[in-house]
Amino acid sequence: MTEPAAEHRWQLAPYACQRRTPLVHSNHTLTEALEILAEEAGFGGSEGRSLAFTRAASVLKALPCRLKNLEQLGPLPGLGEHSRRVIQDVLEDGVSVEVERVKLSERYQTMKLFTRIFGVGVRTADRWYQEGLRTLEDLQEHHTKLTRQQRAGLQHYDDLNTPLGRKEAETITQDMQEAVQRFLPGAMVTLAGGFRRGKQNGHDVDLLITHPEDGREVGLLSPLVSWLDSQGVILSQHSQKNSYEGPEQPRDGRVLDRFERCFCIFRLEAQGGLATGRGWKAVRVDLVVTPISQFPFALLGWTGSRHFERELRRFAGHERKMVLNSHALYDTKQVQWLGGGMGCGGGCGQQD
Ligand code: 8DG
Ligand code: MN
Ligand code: MN
Repeated sequence: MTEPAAEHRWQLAPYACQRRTPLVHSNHTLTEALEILAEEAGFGGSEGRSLAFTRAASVLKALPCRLKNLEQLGPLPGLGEHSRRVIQDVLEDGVSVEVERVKLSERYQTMKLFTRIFGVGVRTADRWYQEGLRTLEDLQEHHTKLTRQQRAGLQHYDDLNTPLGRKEAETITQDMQEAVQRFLPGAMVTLAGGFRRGKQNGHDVDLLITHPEDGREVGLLSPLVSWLDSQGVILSQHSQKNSYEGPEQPRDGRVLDRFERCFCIFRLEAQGGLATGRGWKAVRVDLVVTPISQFPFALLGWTGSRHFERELRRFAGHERKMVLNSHALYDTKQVQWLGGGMGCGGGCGQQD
């Protein structure tokens, strides 16, 4: 097959948030390989390397058709030497020896097993690995100290690692829409996260709660969660108060956002034959309460993907001298506060 002429090289915008990135694309074998290396680098605490592989995967997701050779890519930003080598290997041999080695390694498999426990991050998983722990049974046998969240995560491990369908997510959204009315008539529940990007499956249900009148949402979460608990809906929950104090906060890069939220595990009753065989299953639900004035930014921030959000914020900072977070957009040049107000929609073509 003839190689494409230089002028037929794909021209891609440098930031992921400027590119159309469909969920279903033509280069899954390549992106899966790169994302395993990104994950592995993250497990080792190498955030920079992890990001490099994620960026490379993101570039391939935006290509209009299947990549046949590296020349088609040209000197794209965000495609480093190592990623190019992996792509080359997969294109030539169907697999990358490096990726296959990672997948089979005890370290990668154990880190994956542990970080899939709700409430367990890379650092905890790494510590357990260093202590010689390898299986979920090991955690129990060694009486490993667990937080309340981690205990619940371990208890419901299989359910929480079974992908959740769109139908289930929509049922929960609808149920929550009805539940919030008991405490705040007119409140609105919006399904965000991967499902809002059009995914058919997800690992949790991300729900934003707001009310058309600014400030009415204050104090809603606590009685709502108590009521859900009294109804037997909540198997575990971890709430955080709103700590947003206004315009200067976005400069604080330590946390994603400061909304009042509740990371929950719900008990979802089976409708029409779920595979658990016991009439219910455990489901992860994130509840986030936002004032309507910040809702557009919260919705944009909680829709993801994580890489899209990261790129959008990088674009805002580097290209526009603005600070974007899930609360507002702040113009550092004009020392001007651009919101939260209702003037900003999230209507871009980004899905993954
Ligand atoms: P999935 O659940 O279908 O697997 O994918 P997802 O919906 O894209 O991932 P997610 O982990 O549920 O995160 C959804 C978005 O929420 C993500 O882009 C980042 C955003 N987000 C915040 N704050 C926080 C936070 O405190 N924790 C988490 N996990 N996500 C947050 O804006
Ligand atoms: Mn999600
Ligand atoms: Mn989530």
